[in-house]
Amino acid sequence: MVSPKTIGKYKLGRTIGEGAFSKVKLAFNSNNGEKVAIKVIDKHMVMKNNLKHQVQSEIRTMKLLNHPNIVRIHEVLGTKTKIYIVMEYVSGGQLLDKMTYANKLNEREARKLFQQLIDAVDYCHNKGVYHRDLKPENLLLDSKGNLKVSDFGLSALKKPDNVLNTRCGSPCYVAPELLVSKGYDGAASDVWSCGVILFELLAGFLPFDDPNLMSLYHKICRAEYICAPWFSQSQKTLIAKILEPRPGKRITISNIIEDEWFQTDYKPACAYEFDPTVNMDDDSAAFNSIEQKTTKSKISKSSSFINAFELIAMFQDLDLSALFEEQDHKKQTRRFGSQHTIIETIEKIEAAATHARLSVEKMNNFKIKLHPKQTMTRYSRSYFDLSAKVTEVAPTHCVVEISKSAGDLRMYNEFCESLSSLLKQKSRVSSEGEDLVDQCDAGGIEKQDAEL
Ligand code: ISQ
Repeated sequence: MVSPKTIGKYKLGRTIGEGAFSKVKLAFNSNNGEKVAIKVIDKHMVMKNNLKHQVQSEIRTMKLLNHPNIVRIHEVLGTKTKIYIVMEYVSGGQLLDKMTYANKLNEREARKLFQQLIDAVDYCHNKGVYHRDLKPENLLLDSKGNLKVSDFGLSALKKPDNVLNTRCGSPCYVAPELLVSKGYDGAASDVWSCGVILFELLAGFLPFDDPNLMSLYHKICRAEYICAPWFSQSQKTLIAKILEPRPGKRITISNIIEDEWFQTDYKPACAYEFDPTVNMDDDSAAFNSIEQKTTKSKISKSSSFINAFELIAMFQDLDLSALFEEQDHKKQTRRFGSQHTIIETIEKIEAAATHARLSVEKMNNFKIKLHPKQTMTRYSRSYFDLSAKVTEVAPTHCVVEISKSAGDLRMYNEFCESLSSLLKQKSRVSSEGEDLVDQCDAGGIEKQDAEL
């Protein structure tokens, strides 16, 4: 008998899902017998399609998502050729199977699933994450019949021609603006897909369907659909607001949540997000409950801060650059803890840059690129790639990641050491950073202390 393939502590079983560059396998944790779902991604395909950075950043994003209606990632493992994303196993199958079996759902059931879908989408949109491929195949049901969205944030793993890659070989769930132009608003297009799903849950058939692809495009672009005779007025009104072809005029997630029909029997996810007894799949209850209880007692619920687990995730198994070590051996990253506000932290980075004779280019509120000052020729610039990323953990706690993928190691070390020293100092930075340069020179450098 052939023994099952093993990845770390996981024994791989049968395939339970398939995507463009990936397969999902059922697996067993040999330490505790727990079932998990493992997405196996072919690294060569990712590299060949230039998706390395996108996949890295999307996996990082996915790991930060912690919502009862989103499939949770446990850990990420890598071998030379494969990336393994270990996720909670959701035992109730795809919503699609339920739809096939039941045809249409009763109003209560359809509304509950739609509310859970909107909660998950709202949570992700608030974190700047868009799904871009919402359809019943990506909607799973746990053992209690609650909805879990899979693949949130993994848009890189979808084929570029994915618009045509749906179950009926047509763009049934895709927003019109995606069919006609390249640029689109991720939030509005996810809203459209939720509308198609709501229609299908209530009707048992799709709003837009046509064997002829051109006719189908026309129907979608003009939002030509016919409601089922059993649709109530309030259902029709909400669906019409969602299936609005002009993305700018389409209802937003917040307005959907305020809708009267939506509000009926609505239990927002946040009300039970930290209750370990509710809405968890049997197989992953222990994992989630420990995490969620601890999160509740210690961490602010504000969505602008990452929680302790999210932070641990960043440093533990989530050194995603290691997954690509072969191709990325030149990149160096150092991390520092900062017990300052994000603004003060950025000021300290700027001061350290001044000290190391680097000029600062702010990419956004938390990402900074640094370039050598004197030798700012086009040539030297392109060969010096140093960036600083600041993550706010709490009002006066940040994590700074300094990455160098090219350039002079001496300059990088000088900058890191200035920064390490400045981050240890309590005083506020002057806007020019001169005070800090002086303090830094006077105080000397104590290596590593602030480094994580
Ligand atoms: C989790 N459980 C079962 C099936 C799955 C498919 C895709 C992603 C996660 C999953």
